[in-house]
Amino acid sequence: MDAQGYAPSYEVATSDPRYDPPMRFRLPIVSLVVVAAACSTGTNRNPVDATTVAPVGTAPSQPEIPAPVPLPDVDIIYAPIVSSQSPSGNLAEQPVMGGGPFGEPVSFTADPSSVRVDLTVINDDLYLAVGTPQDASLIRATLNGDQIKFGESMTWPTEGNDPVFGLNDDGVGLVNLPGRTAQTGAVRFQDGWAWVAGDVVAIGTPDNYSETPLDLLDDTLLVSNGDFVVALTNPVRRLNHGIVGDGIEGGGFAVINDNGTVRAQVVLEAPDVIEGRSAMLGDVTGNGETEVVVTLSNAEVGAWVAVYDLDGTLIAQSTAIGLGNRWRHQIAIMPTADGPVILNVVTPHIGGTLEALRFSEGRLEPVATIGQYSTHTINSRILDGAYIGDLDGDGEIEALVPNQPRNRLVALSLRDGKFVEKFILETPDMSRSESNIAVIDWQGRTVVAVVGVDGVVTLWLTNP
Ligand SMILES: [Ca+2]
Ligand SMILES: [Ca+2]
Repeated sequence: MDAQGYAPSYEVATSDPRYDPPMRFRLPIVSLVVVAAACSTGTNRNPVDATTVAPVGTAPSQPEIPAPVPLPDVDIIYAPIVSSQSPSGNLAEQPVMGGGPFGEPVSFTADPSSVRVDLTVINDDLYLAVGTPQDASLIRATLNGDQIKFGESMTWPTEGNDPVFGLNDDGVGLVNLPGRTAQTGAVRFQDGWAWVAGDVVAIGTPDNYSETPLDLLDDTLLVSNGDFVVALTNPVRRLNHGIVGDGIEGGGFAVINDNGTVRAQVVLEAPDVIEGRSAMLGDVTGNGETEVVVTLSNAEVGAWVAVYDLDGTLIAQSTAIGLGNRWRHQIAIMPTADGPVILNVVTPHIGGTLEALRFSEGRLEPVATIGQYSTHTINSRILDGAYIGDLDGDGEIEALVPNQPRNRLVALSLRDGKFVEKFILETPDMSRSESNIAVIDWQGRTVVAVVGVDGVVTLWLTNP
């Protein structure tokens, strides 16, 4: 098989200090799959239908890229790499840098049960992990001028976990972190990762990690600002709402230091709960210090947004919706010319109002609202259904959010206290997507990707 352009010589981008020096450690063979230079086509249980690929401005291409294959039985040197994952719903790990306006979308068909898509870029190649509740397919794409070529896919079990990308001398693959609990999040953290393994938060690399025992929420998504990890803890059933995957909510959260010690632990008093799967970390007050943002809720007044400092002291809250069974979806802490705001969508299943909250004298006050947007599907565990960043490279940050029917992504900026609609990304055939929104920078262009309820993966790229 043609291995052209596919030699396992993935020199890590040295311009990125996060890659220098690379982490070196060993993984048990069962724990990973890499995209290698071997010739096997692997087990394409859910292959991409390459005939449906419609490259920008060209006839459909034939796949020329080998499928990823299982790694042969050898020890591997492996390093964490940046992906489009943003479990806090905040700015992605690797902010996008630019490009002009977006071109026409490109689509291909994946498994119809796909629910999410995650992206990473190694050298000049884009890797897409398209995940179902059981597994993920890894697809490599190349860009030549305006033409995107997709390779065949390689599928392997993930138990519904968001993919964690890693890199070794043979290429890129998905890493299976030891003991990682299904339905939990893992984040890249310093030279390794932080992940949930049963009743501990593990921090480090697969062969060398600290373990912090905590009473963890079963499906918590960890968040990190690079210095700390925050996990939701103290699972409770006292809120009978169940709109983020199950009826078990967090009764508190813990702030964990990089050495695994617990810096702060907050336990809420009944009847309050944290209604979500993660906290968000960011500077809400504008003083340069990181705060912890969570969505609190109870059956009487519904949801509100609360801000704590890293020592667990409550420093600000919004008003509550005022009615039980009314949720709000925290999506980002967004920098603006007038200081940071917390973006959240009030009742995303009932209308859906995008709201910006600003910290002011111990309160979170609404400064702008606009309807109607739907960043979450009821009962779904997918909470990264929005993206914040300078998507089109014009120097202004946009919030990219689905419209209410979820067949368009709308980019909004916040100017002079008002949300302004800037541009729209429309899915082909106006098909509905309930997935996350994945965004990454690829060869100086911004890539936005979603997967529809029909399994069609759609990518938009900015023009060069
Ligand atoms: Ca602050
Ligand atoms: Ca912009």
